Amino acid sequence: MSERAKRSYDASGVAYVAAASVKQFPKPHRPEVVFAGRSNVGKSTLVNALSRRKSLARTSKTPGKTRLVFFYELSEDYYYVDLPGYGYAKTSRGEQDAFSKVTNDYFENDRPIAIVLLLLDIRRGFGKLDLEMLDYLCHFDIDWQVVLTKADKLSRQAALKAEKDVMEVIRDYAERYQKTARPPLSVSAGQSPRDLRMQRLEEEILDFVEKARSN
Ligand SMILES: Nc1nc2c(ncn2[C@@H]2O[C@H](COP(=O)(O)OP(=O)(O)OP(=O)(O)O)[C@@H](O)[C@H]2O)c(=O)[nH]1
Ligand SMILES: [Mg+2]
Repeated sequence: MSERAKRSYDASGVAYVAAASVKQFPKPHRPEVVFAGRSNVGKSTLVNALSRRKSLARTSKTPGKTRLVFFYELSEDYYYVDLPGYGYAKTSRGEQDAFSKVTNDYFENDRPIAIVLLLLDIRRGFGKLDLEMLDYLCHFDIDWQVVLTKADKLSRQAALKAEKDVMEVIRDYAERYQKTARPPLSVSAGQSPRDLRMQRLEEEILDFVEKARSN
């Protein structure tokens, strides 16, 4: 029997592939919008918000919920790829588990990545592993956009300060790797999809998909 993962369908009819290993990844035939970040930062929640579905991607209060790579086929034009979070060591082996094997496999298999959304909890900003991820993306010339999640947990003033601090790091990386410094976008999961910030994120995603399709 082939190990290639079969497509499944969620309750609302969206097709998806849940891959435990590289053999189960779908054929790389459309641009991929990737959701990456620490465990519990809100990747699956953002997938649901952007796709206007409450429970397409499974979310949880317990870190480490997403252990597989999920490819959601929300459009014929792209996949949303929900990665397992990093920085959550299920075993006592600690940091060697920080990025799961299937996450490494994803990045090492020359996928047609349109954009990596690097999610950071607005209350924490960049951590060591986020910076490692950023170095990796810059080194391999993969486009990325920082998204600050859980903006509803901070006052407007504190959120602005957090955005400013994060922007300093982004500027530093952009300079070092001669990239465009894109400001972070902050979102809250509870926001309506019509929220302006969510709309901006959506537009930006579509721009990157378009760019990837025309390459
Ligand atoms: N207040 C608030 N809570 C959020 C927001 N986004 C996510 N959460 C909560 O954070 C928790 C983790 O969310 P998930 O979407 O499962 O996080 P994840 O990044 O997919 O986690 P892993 O799959 O473990 O990597 C859940 O309890 C969510 O309800 C947000 O914008 N605001
Ligand atoms: Mg998840």
